[in-house]
Amino acid sequence: MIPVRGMEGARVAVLGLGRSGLSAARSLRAGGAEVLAWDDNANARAAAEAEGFAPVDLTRPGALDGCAALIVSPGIPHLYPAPNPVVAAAWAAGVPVDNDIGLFFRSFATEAWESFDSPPKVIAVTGSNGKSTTAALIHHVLRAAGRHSQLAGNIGRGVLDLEPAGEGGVVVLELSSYQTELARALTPDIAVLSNLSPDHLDRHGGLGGYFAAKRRLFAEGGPDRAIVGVDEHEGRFLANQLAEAPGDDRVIRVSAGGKLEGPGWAVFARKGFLAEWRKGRQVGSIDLRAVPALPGAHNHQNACAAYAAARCLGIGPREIERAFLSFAGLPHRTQLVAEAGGVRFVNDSKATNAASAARALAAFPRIRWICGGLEKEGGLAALAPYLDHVAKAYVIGREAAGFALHLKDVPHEVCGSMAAAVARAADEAEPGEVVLLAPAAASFDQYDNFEKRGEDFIAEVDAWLGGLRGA
Ligand code: UMA
Ligand code: ADP
Repeated sequence: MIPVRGMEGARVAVLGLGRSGLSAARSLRAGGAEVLAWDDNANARAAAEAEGFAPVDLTRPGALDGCAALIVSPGIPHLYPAPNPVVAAAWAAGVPVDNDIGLFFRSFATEAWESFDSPPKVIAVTGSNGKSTTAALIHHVLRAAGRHSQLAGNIGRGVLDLEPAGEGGVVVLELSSYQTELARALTPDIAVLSNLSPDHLDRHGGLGGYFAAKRRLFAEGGPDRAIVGVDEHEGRFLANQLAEAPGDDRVIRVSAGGKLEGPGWAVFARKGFLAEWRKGRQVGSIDLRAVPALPGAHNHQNACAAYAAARCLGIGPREIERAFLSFAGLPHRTQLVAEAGGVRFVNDSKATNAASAARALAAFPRIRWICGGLEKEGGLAALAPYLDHVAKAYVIGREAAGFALHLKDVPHEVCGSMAAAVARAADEAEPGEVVLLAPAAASFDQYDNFEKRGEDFIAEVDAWLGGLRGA
């Protein structure tokens, strides 16, 4: 755990007591602060109480009196679509609003660093899609290269749960727009923006607000190196803003869309090959087609970003290539779960929006596509270029019939449940095809989260294959 610095004796309110809130409360207490902990949910309050945090109702008038800060969990909308009442009270009372990420950056460096030959580094990864894969891949490459690396953030571990870094240690953080928007300190050594596509629009008041939240990672102090995906206008704009000149190699441009020209530092993937260019010539390359856990152009984009981050820390191309080959991938992201009779079963339950599902569709040429669920903003337009990869769609979700209307002339069948969809898709699949779960929708209409949906897919695939063996 990282004790919070600079808050000794201060009274600090913590709103939201989930993974990030509870770890913030613990770290504040360890740093000598008095914690006023609150969660609107009674079970979360009880869990905090069991750890010795007496709940203080922050929704009551005057509850924030004398507080030095209000720490807010990322899942709590603070401004849009409507201000949270406790956060609004903090604004009115002039109490600074922050989050666990801000506390982390102000507390990470310690006196012990004075005796280190190589100070610890923080690599922070944001973007609309590919954050978890990229962050986990960087972490894996660093560890394979013998570096001490820790991974936390949106990937599921509160950042204040990390251990204080030792000599040469690296922390890899996956940061969502919810997290970058509120943090009052945001000073990674290396910052990565993978890509940008519409998501969480209600929470940020539109695409501009969403991009602005992510851009804060590059603005609040400025990283030593900025790794920027330039396959969208926003990335090109950001890279341009950060660079002093075309050859400024504090900015590394990344693309999975084609060759990047120019005198600067660039890493791009083309036709399955990663290439690193610096000062107008190629200095490294990797055949990504041989890397089993990173199929498809979207994963090649992640590979380029991870490669660039590792290169910034002095790791060589061959060492990175070896590490890529031993990467196991993450569950629920183009995860190969079974293969039978020439048919592959791939779980991409994390494809909760059209942009990420489109990438999964692009990765395979002939697909039995299980899709549907709770529709997201932005619609399904992003899928259009890849619908000719779909042999047939099998639609799940409580509103499956409504979702199916978006599929227009794509052959499809309304299945409703995962069990029905897997059985139909597996029955009809031909050798060489992929049965792919890539819902292009959130899971909450039928499941607690995307992990549960992916686990259900795997269980149904197992059941179907078991039935096949039994027959
Ligand atoms: N709560 C209130 N009042 C409200 C709303 C929520 O008190 O109005 C309370 C809830 O009762 C709950 C707590 O706040 O007890 C939940 O806080 P949270 O939703 O921020 O969840 P945490 O468990 O703290 O998890 C958060 C991230 N969650 C979100 O951003 C929604 C986790 O990302 C992250 O892994 C974790 O911190 C550790 O850093 C998850 C996520 O879904 C994976 N992220 C989104 C995404 O990837 O799309 C952004
Ligand atoms: P995030 O953490 O940003 O949600 P993940 O690595 O968990 O990203 O992947 C989320 C979803 O997006 C998965 O369906 C995955 O297959 C897909 N995906 C992964 N990388 C990319 C990318 N670079 N561009 C678009 N989609 C991607």
